[in-house]
Amino acid sequence: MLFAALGLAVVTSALAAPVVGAMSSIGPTPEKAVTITLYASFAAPAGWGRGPNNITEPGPTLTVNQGDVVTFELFANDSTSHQLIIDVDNSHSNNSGDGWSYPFSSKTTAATFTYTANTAGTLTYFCNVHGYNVQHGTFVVNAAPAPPAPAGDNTLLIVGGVIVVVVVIGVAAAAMRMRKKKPGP
Ligand SMILES: [Cu+2]
Repeated sequence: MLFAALGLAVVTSALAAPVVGAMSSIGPTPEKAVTITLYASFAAPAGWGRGPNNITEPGPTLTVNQGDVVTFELFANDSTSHQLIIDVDNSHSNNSGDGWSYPFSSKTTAATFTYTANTAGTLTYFCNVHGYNVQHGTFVVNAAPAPPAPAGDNTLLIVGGVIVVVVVIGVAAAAMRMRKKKPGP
């Protein structure tokens, strides 16, 4: 009976372990604050640039990770009005669900716009004032890694099952032995 009790204790702890593991599991990669400086221009050279002297069309490819909180610091290199669209649906037009800044027109004072990169994939960005064809670029949002599977879940269940079988056989064998030892009539 002592062995049976020990076996049950082991099985109980083995079955309880996955629950504890799930409660203490690590969540998705924590969001990270990212700052991206962008200069916009319609006057030649039109496009986007990381700085006032490297504006190109298409503009620079911007890469972040899913979940990042991206703060854009936006400048208008030609001092005319621009508006940044994060083209989440890759439609090359400003639709519901896309990210958007307020229009900005200062060459010297940054207009800030915060975008949380929830949608992974190869997206685009463009200027809503001058259009995709004149001012656009690629916005890559790397997918967050899948959360790790709870390790050892099945192993613990299998081990628990094996222990149950062993205990049952042990108890049965002990019972049979005791019955055989009984003196005959
Ligand atoms: Cu523009």
